Amino acid sequence: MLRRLLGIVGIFSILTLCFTALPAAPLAAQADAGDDAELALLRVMHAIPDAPEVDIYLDGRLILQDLAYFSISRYLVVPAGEQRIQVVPAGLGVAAAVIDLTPELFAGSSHTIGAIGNRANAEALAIKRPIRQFLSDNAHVLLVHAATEAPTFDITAPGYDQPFAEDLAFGDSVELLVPPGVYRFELVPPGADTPFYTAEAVRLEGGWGYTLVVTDYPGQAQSIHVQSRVDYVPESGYVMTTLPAPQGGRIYAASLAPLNQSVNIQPATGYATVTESADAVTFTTFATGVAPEMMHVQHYHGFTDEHAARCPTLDDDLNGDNIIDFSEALAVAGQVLVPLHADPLTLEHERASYPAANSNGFLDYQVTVDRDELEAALERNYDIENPDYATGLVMIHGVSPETPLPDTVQSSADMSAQMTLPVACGTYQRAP
Ligand SMILES: [Cu+2]
Repeated sequence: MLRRLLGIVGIFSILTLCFTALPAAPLAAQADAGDDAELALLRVMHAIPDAPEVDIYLDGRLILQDLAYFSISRYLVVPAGEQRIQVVPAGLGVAAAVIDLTPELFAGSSHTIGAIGNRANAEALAIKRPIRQFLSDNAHVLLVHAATEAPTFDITAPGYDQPFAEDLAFGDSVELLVPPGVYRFELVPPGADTPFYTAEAVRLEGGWGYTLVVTDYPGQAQSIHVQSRVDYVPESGYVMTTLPAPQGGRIYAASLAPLNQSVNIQPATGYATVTESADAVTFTTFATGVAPEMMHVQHYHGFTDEHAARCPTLDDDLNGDNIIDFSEALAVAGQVLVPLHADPLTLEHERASYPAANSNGFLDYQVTVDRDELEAALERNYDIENPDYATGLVMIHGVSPETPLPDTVQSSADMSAQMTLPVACGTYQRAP
């Protein structure tokens, strides 16, 4: 065991030294996220074929278990800033960490952090991309060269005159927009005609996001392989997973699906969580495709009795204007219980401190409140004892103030119909 561990310490100390950011080539000029964003997306890739399964810790907390070669985790929502990431041979506990990095995770960005190469010569890869809606009729492909056995290549496909990308060396990554279709990608040495590798057919859908990684394929007739993963699906957004619950706590997660797509700029999708620990409750929301550069009203909704809230559908459009307005939504989602702004303990709906989306249409929010105070407020105002978040949901509201809406669209109190129009909704489920 000692020998095995020393071997890992060997590679991973190299990995620590080589840790550098290799930004993917930008698709076009993209505004930097930022503004008030506080959250980032993180996923981890294990692409060292001769290294063991690993566990990943974030700031001392186990976030991913038994990551084997070859795997890419789903995305996790994590706080932005410098975050300590430790890699441990599976099951040994954080004290046995063999890699200890403190990369900066940027607010409003998604980060892919991977280990590539082999035990004798490992390298780290860090790919940063803005969090945004994957708009376009094309497929969004992140292509990574992580195969020690493969030379520098161009990537082509039969029937295409121009390569999709050229001169990709080991450790390089590039973002591509590819028309939807079925592809058998070919890897060709630059300037040559004959591919040295032809991948299995892969179907790429328009508006979806994929990561394709050229990896080693040990023990097989072909020494390399092109691995593909779906990162992003138009109706549900980024492919996400939830951080484990804190010790003794509970976590509820909701995937947000678009509402009122016909009047919003883009379909809005996202992910939201409620984390309950012994003395605190943390709410997070994360959405893309919401109207940029404006504040979005958002709430935890539910009923004051046992009955469970659900997200509205067009069947709940009672006045037949083809729009699910605020009051139609409340009929099935329940009333506003907790406003998700800067001071939720007030339980007051009308505040100027709801989160604003950045210029990419990305919204994030995180707030932690005292659990006893929140429960006391819910009991005082709504007679709710022991709130069960699994019976409630999260809803994000707001389209651009210029959006034309018919007079039949109902709003709340003094807010405009544009401001309260529901754009995304998800019911909370208790995460395992
Ligand atoms: Cu609401």
